[in-house]
Amino acid sequence: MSNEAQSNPESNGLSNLLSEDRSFPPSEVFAAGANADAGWYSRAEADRDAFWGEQARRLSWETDFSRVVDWSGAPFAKWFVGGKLNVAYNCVDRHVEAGHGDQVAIHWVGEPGDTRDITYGQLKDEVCRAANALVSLGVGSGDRVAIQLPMIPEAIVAMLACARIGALHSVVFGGFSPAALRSRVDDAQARVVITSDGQFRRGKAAPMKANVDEALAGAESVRTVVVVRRTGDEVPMDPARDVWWHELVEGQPVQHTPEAFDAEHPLFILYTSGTTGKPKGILHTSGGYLTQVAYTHHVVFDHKPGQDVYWCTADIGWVTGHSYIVYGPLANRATQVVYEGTPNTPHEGRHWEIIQNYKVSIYYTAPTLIRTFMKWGEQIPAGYDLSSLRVLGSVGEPINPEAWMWYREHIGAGKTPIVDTWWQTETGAIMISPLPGVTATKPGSAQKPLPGISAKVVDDTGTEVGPGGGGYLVLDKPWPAMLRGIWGDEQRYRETYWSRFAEQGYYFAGDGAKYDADGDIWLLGRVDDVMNVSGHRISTTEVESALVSHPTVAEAAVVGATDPTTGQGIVAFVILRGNAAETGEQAVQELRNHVAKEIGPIAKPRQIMIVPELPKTRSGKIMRRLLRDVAENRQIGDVTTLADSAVMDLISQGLKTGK
Ligand code: 6R9
Repeated sequence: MSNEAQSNPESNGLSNLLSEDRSFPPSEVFAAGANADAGWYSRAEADRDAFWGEQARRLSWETDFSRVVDWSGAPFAKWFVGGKLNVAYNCVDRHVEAGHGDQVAIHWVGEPGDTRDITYGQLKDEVCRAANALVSLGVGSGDRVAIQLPMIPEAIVAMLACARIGALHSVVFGGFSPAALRSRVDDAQARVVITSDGQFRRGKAAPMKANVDEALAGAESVRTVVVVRRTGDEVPMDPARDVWWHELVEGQPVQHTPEAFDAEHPLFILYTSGTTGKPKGILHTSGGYLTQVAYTHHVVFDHKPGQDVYWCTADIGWVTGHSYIVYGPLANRATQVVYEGTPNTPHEGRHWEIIQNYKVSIYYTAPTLIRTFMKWGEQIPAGYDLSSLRVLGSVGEPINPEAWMWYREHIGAGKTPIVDTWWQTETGAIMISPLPGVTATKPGSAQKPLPGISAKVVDDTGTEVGPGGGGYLVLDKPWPAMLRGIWGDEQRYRETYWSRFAEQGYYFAGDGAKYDADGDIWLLGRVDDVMNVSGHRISTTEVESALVSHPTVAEAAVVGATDPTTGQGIVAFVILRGNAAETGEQAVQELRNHVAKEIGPIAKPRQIMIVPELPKTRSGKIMRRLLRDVAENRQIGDVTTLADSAVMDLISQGLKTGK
């Protein structure tokens, strides 16, 4: 079987989600060696409990579980009832005990160019020392520890040390403001905060401890702040509260006996933004979470311990960093790259250079970064040897077919399978994704729920739609890594996720989706981003996809703005590529016509604004709410979660001066 596209390559630049019909079957060689095969779907379907029981055997249990799932307290699940395990033991010690102590766990690459290789044996010692250090601070099972650290090995060590002693970590992204950190510390009543003096971003040392000091002024729950030395910059230390990581941890013994905790013992809280202003503390527990992250990391990335070099480019502050840098890969004895910095420091080929140097074979990143790479140009990756790559992953937002094809052609040499993985902070682990070596992949589709997972696309009444139909994505059966609630707010948990389809008992994901004729699932973006124009449902993603299929467009964001005639009108914000010949009104007309041609006249944007930048959160999601404010001529709302709060000024000024 060939690896080549099943369609006319001339259409590549013009495709969009609605008309996409290319499909790439796996190569026979890949399929023959793949970790999963098509039989997994039917096996899981035939006996879901037996299937998950089998997946749980990937882990080492100190006490066996007596029942796979107890859903009688829905929507609060209990998985692997009666089982006991230690999560950190599963991620570290057992690999050392099995004779892999010398295998590199982490190839760490600092932004300024410093590197550290950490073996599983060394990681075990570090985690034990840190666990003993936390115990010496009085941290015990069930306590909360907030962690705000850059992408340095101590971040991973700190998380595992918490897990080892049964304390919950609450990791707060390094770029979050003092106010954001404070609200999370208060909500979880964290007892200890672990941070660093500073962090390297874009070639400069930026302060971190200073932000933490500002955040914690008067925070009553916090007894101790542990400070990792990273940048070496001078920081004020409060002798009553602050302690250096190296002084606290280095003297600790490397012996620490892991205690086995109940499968449902809480593992971590991770805050995520919801529809209201207050972030939700998503709660995850131990046995089910670790089972599903290990299982999915194994089958979705076809990971082979001892052979692959894996790299997930996420930050530890997001769920992708939790599940696919810390828990999944380490449970599976991966050797992985952890990179501290930004992709264009000191040059735009940094990622490709790292892949070349470490022979990375599995690379997992986000569409927004892929589109940035496209903007920088394909000549940059072409200058490096990327032949070690054998699986490419995407996560975080729908990937438009053009970015998917670019990823495949320019990073994957036209043959590397791409897994587009749909999941959420709430789901804990990957839910919908192709399986490499099994699935014939389609550019822009996450395709099928994984074996053991059940998802449906339903209409307003909760009835499943047929092939070709669109609606809401729901999860109709419990899954091991599902959230166990919102920290301290049971009512909000029930309302946010379980009230929309209460009658059916479905989890409402908040995403729009459709089936294609083959029954494959295409994610269409958040339902709050689905526009209704003259009674037609149009996804912002579909219009964006059509826009970026135009050769002059680098990036696009689309919002539905209130319109007196049509209900909503489509407003697009577009960044042109540097080489675009047409600008201004000419470009706008051309693009409006292009969208009309690609999707249909109903999708023609009412307005297109050419802008220099788009407002993004620090995890790379476009903040459409702010663009909607611009589109509807409103005062621009809260910009505190933007990665760069100056972007909105830039956009407003550009619009005034017509640039
Ligand atoms: C893992 C993560 C979750 C939301 C989710 C959806 C979007 C994530 C996607 C995707 C289409 C994919 N999303 N992966 N949409 N295709 N492969 O990103 O978690 O930060 O909680 O975001 O992201 O809208 O509902 P989180």
